Amino acid sequence: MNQNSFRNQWNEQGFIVIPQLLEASEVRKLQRICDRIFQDWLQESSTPEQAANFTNLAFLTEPRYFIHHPEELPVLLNAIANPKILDILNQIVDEDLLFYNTQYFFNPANHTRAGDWHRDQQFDAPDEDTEKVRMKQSIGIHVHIALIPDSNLEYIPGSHQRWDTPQEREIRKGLNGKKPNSPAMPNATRIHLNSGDAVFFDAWGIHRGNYIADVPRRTFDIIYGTLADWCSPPPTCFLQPNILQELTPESQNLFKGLINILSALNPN
Ligand SMILES: O=C(O)CCC(=O)C(=O)O
Repeated sequence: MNQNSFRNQWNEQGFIVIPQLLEASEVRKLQRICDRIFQDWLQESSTPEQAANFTNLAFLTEPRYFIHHPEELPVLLNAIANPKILDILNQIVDEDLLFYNTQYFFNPANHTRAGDWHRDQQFDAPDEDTEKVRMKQSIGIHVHIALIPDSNLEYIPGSHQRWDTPQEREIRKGLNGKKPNSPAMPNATRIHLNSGDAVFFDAWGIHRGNYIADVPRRTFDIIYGTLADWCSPPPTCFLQPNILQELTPESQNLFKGLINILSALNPN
């Protein structure tokens, strides 16, 4: 697909599916690392049974997960700076993006439910005007990479470019007896990924996940964006000295921007 078609599709829909972003061997390598971190995360939880019913874990690049597996952090960071991903990001937006965070989506142990419809910029926003300002002034992009087939993400095409319709707003905000996880959201589009496929989606558009206990899910999510003070704090692995040394040139370039910002914020 050429640059214009990616850009057009992004502008019109707010999401792009990339079949076979990763080869089978890359998928296996990434899943081995993510599953190992998932198990460590469950074990460190004070309530592992509840944790196993969450929908995802975040901050997979935190240094504590690599104390006994130091060789895996560069592999994960290089996967986040995969040149194919960075090339597509460059094609769809003009701004330089930073790496923000990672998530790993898994099927809950036994609590099946539909997720709530949301725009990511609504979290902790005091009011809708703040949501709108965030939507205008910053960029947030998720890249979901399915490590096994995944049909759990739903997106409202075009909602990243505009505010809610009255019907969408009622559902998203749970107004007038509507539930935020209602199946009646108009124009909901389900995204189907095979192992190794990826979907890039605008975090400011309306979307939700579905969390089904009986259907295995293993999807690695990387979040890229412009600097915003209301987003989660940056991964602390970048506070370690010499973190860049073992990375590819593409990774060094991507993470240098973040490290410069962190150094300015933490001069000591
Ligand atoms: O894929 C999913 O389960 C939903 C992802 C999502 O809502 C998010 O990361 O904001």
